Amino acid sequence: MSMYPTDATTPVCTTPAPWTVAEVEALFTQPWIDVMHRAAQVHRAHWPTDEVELATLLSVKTGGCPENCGYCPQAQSFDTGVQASKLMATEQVLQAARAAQASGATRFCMGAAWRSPNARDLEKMAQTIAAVKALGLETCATLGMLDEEQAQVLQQAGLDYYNHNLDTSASHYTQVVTTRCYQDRLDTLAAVRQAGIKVCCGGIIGLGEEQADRASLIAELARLQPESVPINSLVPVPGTVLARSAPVDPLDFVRVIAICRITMPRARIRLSAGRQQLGEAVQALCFLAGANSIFYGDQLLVTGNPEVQTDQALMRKLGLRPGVSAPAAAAAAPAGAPA
Ligand code: SAM
Ligand code: DTB
Ligand code: SF4
Repeated sequence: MSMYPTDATTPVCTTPAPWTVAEVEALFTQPWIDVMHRAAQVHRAHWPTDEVELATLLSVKTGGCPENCGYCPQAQSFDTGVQASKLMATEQVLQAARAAQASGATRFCMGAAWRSPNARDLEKMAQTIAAVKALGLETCATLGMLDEEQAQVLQQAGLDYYNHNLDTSASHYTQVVTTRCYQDRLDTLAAVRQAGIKVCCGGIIGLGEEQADRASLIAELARLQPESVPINSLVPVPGTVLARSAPVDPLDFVRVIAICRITMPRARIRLSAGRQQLGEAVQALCFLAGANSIFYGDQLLVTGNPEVQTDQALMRKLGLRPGVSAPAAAAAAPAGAPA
């Protein structure tokens, strides 16, 4: 592992050295309390700790997806009771975006159950993204695989972020999805970066993965340096392959959040799917561990999310406020650097 400069004459290295899987794994074996303490320090060094970003999701094209992601209620091969629908008209999306903005959301994320958008749908999405952006919201979309040309169309339309998750480790991925591979995900993420769109990339905890898979996922995420990192706890949906997965230990989930904060000091770490199962106390620990964003609104894509009033009450109780500060500039020896 490369060292950071120790004296004033050495040029300051601002790019943290990448985390190895072994270094991330070590954070899984250290005492929970110590990892929490370190994560809270990293959080404090880079962000206002009372701030939470509010991002609202809308499923703009639901169900009937040809991919077979084992966790997903929208895969057409699973009988989950989700009704497939066509792509929403721009005006319908705008109604939801205005309502989200009125409730206090600052980012609006549009999800479509596609393997990859076709040319006509991409053009429609570009129009919708431009219209949402014109409301003064940050825009995010998650539409499946993109090549660089498609990413450029979205960037030109005003897309701020593209969400495309790695979900788990490369080796466990083959147990979860067979209609595409990990490299497809990495290729889309590279196309998104190349087009100048900010990267939103995270994963799911609870897919039957081992601790080593969690460490490998986090090391890969830290290498990609996404601006936003959504961490989902599996929402088990009857009819999906993974509906009967063992539930995630809540304190293990909190540790994952802490390790994401330590390894990605300048990323927005978002508590994503599964907050209904976490409850207030575990969410509070997640905020202490460095989470600083939530999906906000009564629905995720097709499953439920805590009600807006419930989230507002929790934020009041914890002294959190909505906000969109940029992270502090990297310190000469970043608090998040490997020890
Ligand atoms: N089709 C696009 C794709 O897969 O990239 C975008 C939509 S997809 C629903 C976005 C993400 O939602 C997935 O990558 C996964 O991380 C998350 N997700 C889907 N179903 C979930 C579930 N049941 N529990 C937790 N997260 C889930
Ligand atoms: C992400 O990481 N989680 C969100 C968003 N990105 C698109 C989706 C969660 C979906 C949960 C199950 C559902 O409602 O479909
Ligand atoms: Fe389709 Fe995305 Fe669901 Fe996979 S996660 S089945 S790609 S909507």
